[in-house]
Amino acid sequence: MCLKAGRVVSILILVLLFSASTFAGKNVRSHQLPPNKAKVIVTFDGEIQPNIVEKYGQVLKTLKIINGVVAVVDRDDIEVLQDESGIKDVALDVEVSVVPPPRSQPIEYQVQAIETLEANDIIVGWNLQEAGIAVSDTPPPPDPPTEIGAWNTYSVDGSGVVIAIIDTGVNYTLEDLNAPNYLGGYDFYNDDADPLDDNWDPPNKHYGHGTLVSTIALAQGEEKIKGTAPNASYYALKVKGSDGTGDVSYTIQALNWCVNTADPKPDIVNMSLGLYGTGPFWPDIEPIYRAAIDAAYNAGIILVASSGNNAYSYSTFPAAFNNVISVGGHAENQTLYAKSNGGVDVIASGRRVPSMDMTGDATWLYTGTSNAVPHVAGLLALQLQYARENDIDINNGYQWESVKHSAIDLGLDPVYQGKGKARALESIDLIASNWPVDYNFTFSDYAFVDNNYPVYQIGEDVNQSITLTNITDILGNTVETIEDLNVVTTQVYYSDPNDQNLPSNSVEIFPTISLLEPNDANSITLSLLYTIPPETTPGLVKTTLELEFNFVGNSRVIRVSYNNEPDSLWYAAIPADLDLSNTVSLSDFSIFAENWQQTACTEPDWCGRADIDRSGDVDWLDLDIIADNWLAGF
Ligand SMILES: [Ca+2]
Ligand SMILES: [Ca+2]
Ligand SMILES: [Ca+2]
Ligand SMILES: [Ca+2]
Repeated sequence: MCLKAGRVVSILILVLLFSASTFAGKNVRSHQLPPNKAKVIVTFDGEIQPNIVEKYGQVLKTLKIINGVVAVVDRDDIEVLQDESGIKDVALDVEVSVVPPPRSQPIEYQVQAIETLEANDIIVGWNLQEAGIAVSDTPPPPDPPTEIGAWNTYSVDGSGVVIAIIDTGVNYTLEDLNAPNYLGGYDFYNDDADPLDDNWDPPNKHYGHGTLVSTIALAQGEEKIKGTAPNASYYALKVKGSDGTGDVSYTIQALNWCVNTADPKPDIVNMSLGLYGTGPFWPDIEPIYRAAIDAAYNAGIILVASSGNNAYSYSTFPAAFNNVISVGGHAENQTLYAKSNGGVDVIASGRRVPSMDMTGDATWLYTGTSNAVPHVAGLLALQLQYARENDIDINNGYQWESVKHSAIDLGLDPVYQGKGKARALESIDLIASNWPVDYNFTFSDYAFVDNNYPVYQIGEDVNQSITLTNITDILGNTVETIEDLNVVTTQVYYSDPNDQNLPSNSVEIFPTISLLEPNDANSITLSLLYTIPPETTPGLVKTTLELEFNFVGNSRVIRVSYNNEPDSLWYAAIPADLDLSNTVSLSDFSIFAENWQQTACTEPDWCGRADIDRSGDVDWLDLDIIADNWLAGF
């Protein structure tokens, strides 16, 4: 009887707590609420109006990314709330889990390889060799390492790139995961500023999920193990508790943090988590979750998530959203990891992958698509670093396509392998080769040539053609013709290498595809005609070409900017300034006089530049031009 009384008291306290409508710490978990309460995500048609929701309960969080709030309301009031004017959607929050990764002891060849390492050597797993990143010292049989990976070929390690790990937190105190590469983060599960991983429950296969994932993406290799991008910076965003579960609203909060709070904003988001879009709750929460994903993607972030581990033909969400790369897993022997879900873009090592648990133990191997995702996150970091350091302006759509189009076809079912095995080395090869089109600039009808640069006169026209050649298939993975690339816009900007001659506004030369002239299935020539504005400062000028492509069968627009020197350089000159001294003076007259009455003047010399009107002879008409400009005070 005593026990029973105690229970009644504790239930009473619980009821009192909730009837007071306060939720200490605002970290309420949806499954902990009493049956008459519900945790909901509410979005608004216009501006966020918490007061509408507060009529029915308590607002916990405001989420700018979805123009909404997270709240606890009376379950009976949900339909009334939905009908309030200004309310767009109301969805029940739902709990999502990370899948505990089975772990196994290293198989014999790996034990041998690890044992032959010196005590201070760092593990570079077979998985990094598979991903085209580095030669491994624990290679999978039967092939010995025969190649150099992206780290050495392109001198990249993820420097300057920021990855957000949305997971169970990270043990950022470990030597291979600590500051300065660790930039901080947030614990949305407990609503505090410390995202330390607490997902430790070996009997239930929890070994620190977020720490395992982070290790594969970015472990620094200072003490035990190297990840894919060992010098990338990262945020730990904890959205799951010690048992690996947490509400979808925490993931949306983490995405909101990435877009609206983080400084610097992350470049890449790793989500080794997911849920199936099958329950009765899904139609309500799907558009809200998708809005958060789309907002992050449209903010320029590239998102990567796991396909899931049930051998289904489709991926879990968020991987299944259009704007998230879905990654499945392959095994050591180039077969599919048997439980990997389909509906993927690419696959990466997902079976028996070396990693480090949250206690710092790096002697086990882990299985599941959660482990495949961080290979792609790290690959994207290496790629982005290469682009930035080589002044190549790429966006997240371009990164996505280049990863898919450089993947190696393993000959597996396309539903389960996507485009194949993701490869860092080949994906950077693509970027380095101007993929998806090569190009060359040709100038014509210039005044003369100086130091190999065509010289055009300020106030007159620049004539230029740019031939684009389809190189989408350089790795044999694609068959698009140049028309399929579907150039959406073409823009040209002018600036000199020191940014001194830039016209006051960027100049868009080709706003539509209608001015393109296809040569054949694989090349297009753009003819450019552009008047140099009179206010242009004389000097060397650079043409930058920006192209957007829209791949057929894929609505993703990719944008590439070309500005290779020296073939895009030309010179803007004051008319009649024959010696390019930036004034018209007696020395120009003397060049003119030396060439007086020459005939058969042709490009590029135009009779020592003296045939100023390019008429074929040096005569009084040319003298008029030089005199006019001299008198005009140039
Ligand atoms: Ca360190
Ligand atoms: Ca997707
Ligand atoms: Ca001069
Ligand atoms: Ca002439």
